[in-house]
Amino acid sequence: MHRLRTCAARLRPLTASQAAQTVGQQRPLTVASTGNTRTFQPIRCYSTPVASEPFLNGTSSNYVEEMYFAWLEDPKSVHKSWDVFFRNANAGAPPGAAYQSPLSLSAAPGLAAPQLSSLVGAQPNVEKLVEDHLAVQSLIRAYQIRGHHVAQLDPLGILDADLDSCVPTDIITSSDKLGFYGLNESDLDKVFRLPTTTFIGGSETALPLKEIIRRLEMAYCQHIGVEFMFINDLEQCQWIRQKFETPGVMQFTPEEKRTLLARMIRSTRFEEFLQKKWSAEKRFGLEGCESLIPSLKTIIDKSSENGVEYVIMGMPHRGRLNVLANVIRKELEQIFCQFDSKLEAADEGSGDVKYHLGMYHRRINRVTDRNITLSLVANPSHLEAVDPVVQGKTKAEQFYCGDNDGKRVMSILLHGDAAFAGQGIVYETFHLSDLPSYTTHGTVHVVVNNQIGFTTDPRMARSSPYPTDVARVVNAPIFHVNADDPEAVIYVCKVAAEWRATFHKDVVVDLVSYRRMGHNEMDEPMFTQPLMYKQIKKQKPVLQKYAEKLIAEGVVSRQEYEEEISKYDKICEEAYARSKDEKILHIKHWLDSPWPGFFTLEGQPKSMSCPSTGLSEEDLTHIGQVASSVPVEDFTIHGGLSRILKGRGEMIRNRTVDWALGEYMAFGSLLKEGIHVRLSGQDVERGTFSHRHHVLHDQNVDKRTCIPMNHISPDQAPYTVCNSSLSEYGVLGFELGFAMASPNALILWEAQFGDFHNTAQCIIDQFICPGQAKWVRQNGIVLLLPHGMEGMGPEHSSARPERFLQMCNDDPDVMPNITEDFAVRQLYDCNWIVVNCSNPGNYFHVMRRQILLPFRKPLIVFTPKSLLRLPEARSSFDDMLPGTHFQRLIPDGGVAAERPEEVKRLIFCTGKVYYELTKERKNRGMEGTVAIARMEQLSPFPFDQVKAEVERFCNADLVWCQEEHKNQGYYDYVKPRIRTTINRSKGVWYAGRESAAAPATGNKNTHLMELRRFLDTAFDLDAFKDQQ
Ligand SMILES: Cc1ncc(C[n+]2csc(CCOP(=O)(O)OP(=O)(O)O)c2C)c(N)n1
Ligand SMILES: [Mg+2]
Repeated sequence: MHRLRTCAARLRPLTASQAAQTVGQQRPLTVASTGNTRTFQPIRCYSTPVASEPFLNGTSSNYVEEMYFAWLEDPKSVHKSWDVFFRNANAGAPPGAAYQSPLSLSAAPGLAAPQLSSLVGAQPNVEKLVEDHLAVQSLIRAYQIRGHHVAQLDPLGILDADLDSCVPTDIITSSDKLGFYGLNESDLDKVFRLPTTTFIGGSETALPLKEIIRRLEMAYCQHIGVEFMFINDLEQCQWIRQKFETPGVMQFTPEEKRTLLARMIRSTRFEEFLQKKWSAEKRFGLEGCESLIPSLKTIIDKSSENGVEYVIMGMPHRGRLNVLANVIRKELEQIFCQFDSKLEAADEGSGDVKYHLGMYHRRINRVTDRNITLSLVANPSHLEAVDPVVQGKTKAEQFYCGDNDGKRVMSILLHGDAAFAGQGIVYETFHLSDLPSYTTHGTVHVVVNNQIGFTTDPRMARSSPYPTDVARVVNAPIFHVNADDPEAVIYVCKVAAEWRATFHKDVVVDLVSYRRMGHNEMDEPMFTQPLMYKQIKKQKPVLQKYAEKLIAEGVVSRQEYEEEISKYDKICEEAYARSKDEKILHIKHWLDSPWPGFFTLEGQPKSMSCPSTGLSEEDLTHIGQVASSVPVEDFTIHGGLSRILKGRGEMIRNRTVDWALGEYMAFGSLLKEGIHVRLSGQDVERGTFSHRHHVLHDQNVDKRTCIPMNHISPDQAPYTVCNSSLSEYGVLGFELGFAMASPNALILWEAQFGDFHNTAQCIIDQFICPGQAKWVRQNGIVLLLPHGMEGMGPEHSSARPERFLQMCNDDPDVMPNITEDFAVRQLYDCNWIVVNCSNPGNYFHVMRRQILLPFRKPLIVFTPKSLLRLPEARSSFDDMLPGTHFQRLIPDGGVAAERPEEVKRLIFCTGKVYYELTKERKNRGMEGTVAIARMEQLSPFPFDQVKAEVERFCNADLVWCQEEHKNQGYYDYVKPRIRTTINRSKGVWYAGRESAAAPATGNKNTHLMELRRFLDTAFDLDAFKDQQ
C-alpha cells in the first residue's frame, strides 16, 4: 500500500524552468505513482512570481536553472549576487525583491544573513526564533529516527517492510504535519541554521525549511531505510548520517554502473539457465532478489580494498547455487553436474544435497587485484544453525594468522527474513559478537527479505516490526533497501563494508525483495498468497528495469546489453557441455576447510597408528608445579585457592594426579608441543565445580588475572580458556567452527552440566554426528559433559549417554575383524568417539590421543562431578609415563583376577558407578567372586577387550551395571554388542535403575533407595537365575 505523502512535492524546490511554467498557479497537492516508485508531481512552491523578476524570462531561464542547481549543491559555486538572490527567493522574498543590488558584495561575509532575515518579513522575536530552530532540529531528528518507516522499501508496493502502515506523526507528509512542531507553511521558505548532527547541508550551514525537508526525504525516505539512531555512540551515528545525508553521495561512475549491470546479468541469467535445463529440480532460486549477487560482490570488493584477505560465509538455501557460481566462482560444470541424478558418489559417507555443500576458493579479486580467499561453510537445512559455526571458523582463522583486530579475515552471514526473526540462534550468535574470546570484529549480515517464509506471511511469522530487529541488541546499524534498486543496494553494501572496516562491529543489510516462484520451483505460491503473487506476476524483473534505466541514461547501448547477456549464456552452455563429461561426484571438491599437510595427497591419514600418549616424569612434574603455583610476582590469590594449590603440590610430590591435574597434564603437554588448546563454555575458567582454576584472580587488583597454563614453556602454543555467554547452541556451534579451521588444536566445549547440551542439539545432530559423512570434513571437537547420578535432580544428572550412543555408526550385530591396528582403525571408521573415564590418568590419555591420532573425530566425554575430589579416583604418574596409553577397557586387576575361573560374576560398568560397586563388593567381601571391568571407551566398542575379559572369567555370568535408568544410559548400546562379542552364548543381565521418563529423581531419599536396590541386584548372584 502506498502512503500518501502530498506535501513532499510541495516542499521540493522547483527548478527555475518549472517555476516559470507554474507562475501564479495554485494547485492542490498531489502524488502520482509510476510503477513502484512514487514521483511527486512538481508543483509550484515559489512564492516569487517569475514575472516580477524580468531577467528570468526567455532563454535566460535555462542559465538560471543551471545556476540554481549548482547553488543547491554548493552555494559558493555561484556568484555572491546569485547566492543572495537564491537565498532571498527561497526565503520567500516578495516578487521583485529577491534581487539585491551588488552593493553588499563588498561587505564582509556573513552580512547576507541579517539582510536575509530582514527580507523574511518582520524580524521574529528571539524566543520564536529559538523555538523554530529547536523545532527544525526535532524534525531532522525525527527523520533520522523514523524516516525508514516511510521509505519505499517494498518493490511490490503492497506490504510495509516494517509491518506497519501508519506514518509517524513527526514525519512531514503533509503541510498540516508542520503544526506538530509549531511551524506552518509560511515557515517553509525560512532559512534555518543546521545542527551539527546533520550533514544534509553539505557545505551549507543553513537551508530553507522546505529544502531541509526535501533533503531529509532524499536521505531517509527513498529506497533506503536507515535504522541506526538506537546506537549509543555519537561518532558512529555521525558516521552513518554523513554516509546517507551528504548531498550527492549516491553517485556512480558509468564504469561502476556497467559492472553492476554485468553482475545483475549473471545473477539473473544463471537462474534462468538452471530453470531452462532442469525445470523440475529444486534449486531455491534467487528470482526476485537478484541484487543479492552484486550486493555480496560489493561487500567483498570493498572489504578487499580495506585489506581483507579471507572471507568466510554462511548462508541458507535461497540463492546458494548462484552465490557459489557468481560470488565464490565455483566452476559451473561442477554445479551443473550436481543436477545429474545418474552420477555415482565417489566418496564414502552419505553426501548432501547440492544446496548444502560448502566451498573454498582462492583467487584474485578483479576489482582490487588482490588475493582473496572465499569459503562458504557447508550447512544443514536447519536454518541459521551455521551462524555460530561460521563465526567460530572466522575467529580461528583470525587467531591462527595473528589477525587480532579482524582486519584480514571477516565473516559474512546471509539470512532469510523468516529465519532471521524466528530462530533464537541468531540472537545467541549476535551475543557472541562483542565478547573478547568470541568476537570476529564485525560481521556483515545480509538478509534476503523476500517477505515470506515458505508459505507464511511475515504478519504470522514475527512480532517485531522488521525481521532484522534482533540486530538492535548489539547496536548494529540496519540498512533496509529496496532490492529493485540495484544502485541503492550496492551503495548500502559499500557503506556496510566500510562500517565493518571502520568500527569492527556487526551491520545488517536488509534486502527487501520478493520471491518470484514458490518456496521452491515446484511449489504453487498462489494457494496461500494469491494477491501478493498476482502483483509479483506483474512485476517487471529488476534486470530489465535496470538495463532500461542505463540505456536511457546512455551508460550502455541496447546492443551492448544484449551482447553481455549472450556472453554469459554462452559461458553457461559451454560449462553445461563440459558437465556431461563428469562421471562421478566428488564431495571432497566441495570442502570448505582444507587442512593442507595433515593428510596424504589422496586425502588419507598418514598412518593408522597412534603413538604412546604418555609423558616423561620430568614433564609431569614440571606441569604439575606450574599447576600448583602462581607464576607471576606480587599476585595475591584467595586463601582457599592457596590451599588448593598447596594440595596440588603435595599430589605432585606424591606422583599422583586428581582430575584437575590430569587435565592440566594433558593441556600443558600439548601446549608445550605447540598445539593450541582452547577450552570454552559457561564458567570453565574456574570450573563449575570449582576444581579447575585455570584463571587466577588477584584479590587486591581489580581484573588482574593470571593463566598459569600460559607459563609452561617459553615457546609453547597459547592457551585460551574462556567463560562463554550462557548459550549452548551458539557456543558449541562456535567451537565446532573453531575446530574446523585447523587439525593442530585441541578445541573443547564444556557444558555446565551435561544435561544442558540438549539446547545445542541441532549442532550435535546436524554437524557433529554426521558432519564427516555429509561433507567429508573431519572435526576433532571435544565435548566435556559433566554427568552422574548424585541426587541433584532431573536436570543436573544426565548428559544423556543413550542419545550419543544411539547415534554411533557401528553395527551392533557384526563382530569386526580384530586386526593389529583394530583400535585405531575403528576410531577412523566411527563418526564420533564416546568415552566415560573413571580416572584422571585415562582422561589425560584420551585428551592427548585426540591430537596424536593421524585423523580427527569428535570426542564426547562424560565427565565426573564427585570423582573430581574422590581420593580413590586419582591416578599415579606410573599410569601416565612414556609407553602408557589410553585404556579403552580397564580390566579387573584385583583379587578376582588372581583366580579368574572362580569368579561367578563379571560386571561391566562405566564411570563413577565403578567406585560404588567396588565399595559394595568390599563391604560384602565378594572380591574373589565378582570381577568388575570398566568400559572407558563405549564407542567405538572395544569388542576385542570385552572378548578377552569374558574369556578370562569364563565361569562368570555377565551383568551390565549402570546408575542410570534402564531406558537411558548405556545398556541398550552395550548389550547387543557384548552379545555379539560372545556369539550370543550368554545373557547380559541388567543391574541399574528401572526405566523412567525423567533422568533422575528430585528426591534425595528416593535416589539413595534406588542406588541401594541396584547395588543389591548387582551383587545378588541369584538375581538372574529365573531369567536364564
Ligand atoms: C530450523 C528450521 N525449521 C524449519 C525449516 C523448514 N523451512 C525451510 S525453508 C523455510 C522458510 C524459510 O523462510 P525464510 O527464512 O524467509 O527464507 P526464504 O526461503 O524465504 O528465502 C522453512 C520453514 C528449516 N529448514 N529449518
Ligand atoms: Mg523469506
